[in-house]
Amino acid sequence: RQRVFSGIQPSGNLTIGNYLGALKNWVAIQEENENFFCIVDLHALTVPQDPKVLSEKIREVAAIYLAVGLDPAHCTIFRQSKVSGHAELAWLLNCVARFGELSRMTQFKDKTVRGGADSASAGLFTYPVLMAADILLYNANLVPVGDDQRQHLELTRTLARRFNHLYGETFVVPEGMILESGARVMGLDDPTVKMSKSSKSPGHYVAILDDPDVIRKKIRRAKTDSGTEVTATPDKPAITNLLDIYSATTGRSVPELESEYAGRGYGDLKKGLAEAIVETLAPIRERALALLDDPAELDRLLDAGAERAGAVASEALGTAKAKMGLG
Ligand code: AQP
Repeated sequence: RQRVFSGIQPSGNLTIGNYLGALKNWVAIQEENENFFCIVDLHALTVPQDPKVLSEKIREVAAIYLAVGLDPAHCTIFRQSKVSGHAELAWLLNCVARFGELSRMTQFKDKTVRGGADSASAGLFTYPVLMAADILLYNANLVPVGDDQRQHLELTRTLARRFNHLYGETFVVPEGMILESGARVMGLDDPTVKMSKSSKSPGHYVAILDDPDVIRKKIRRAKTDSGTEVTATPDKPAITNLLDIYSATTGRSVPELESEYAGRGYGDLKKGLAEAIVETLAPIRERALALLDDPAELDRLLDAGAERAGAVASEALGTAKAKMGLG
């Protein structure tokens, strides 16, 4: 049995990228492991959030966790901000991490491309250190994430090793678990960028809670490439992305889908893909909306999760502090 940790930021509408790259995988492995699935609300503060919207999104993420099939009997589901050890260990690790290595994180560079790094929050810069704290606080061995988190995970491993070297064996050095299929879903309007829930363009993503007709419309309008053949080739990044999403959603291989749509054109591909997505997401949406009708019950579940997580976290934090001379 492995100790698993992962999380999602309540920083917008969760997308099919979050589902295929992360959530689907969490559900698949939950029974054989001990799992901590966190709603990483402190991470969401690294970019501006409307407080009212943020508090709604936190419950929405909790409802989606349950609606996709995470079972509280196997998983501790909780909010990061309710377990103070995350912020505390992040500070300790901030004093172990180096300015240079954080400067090399590509997500920080990507997220500051437009506004510039000078006006970004310091929290955005140290985001990967908070992520390392999340994982190390539970001594997790396994971290199921999408491909975009590969570099942050590597930094987590570096910080764990460095801490152990400086202060003596303390943290488990975690392994990433990145799926072959669905690990990198690209934007529907631009297949050169990762699909992100914080995108301002509504045609960029399919949200897990999108209505079926909205899903059909978004897929119909998705960008395509020149030509007509349905093939996953480097000169067809948009069609490749649609085929990848189709494959990850249905479990059918890309070559199988290519031969099914051979000679049929992009329109047919989009129709088939839209129905496959609707079939997957519609029942999740229904369950999530039903859960959101009872916010008090969701809050109870999150509080119980925070209590369980807090007990594990305070032990690891105490050990780390003592090793650093703060016992
Ligand atoms: N496009 C994607 N394809 C595959 N996996 C993805 N993930 C995110 N986008 C894709 C995976 O979802 C998990 C949660 O991510 P997060 O919310 O913590 O942050 P993120 O990776 O920055 O996700 P977003 O959607 O792009 O959020 P914003 O726009 O708020 O920054 C991770 O496991 C991630 O790999």
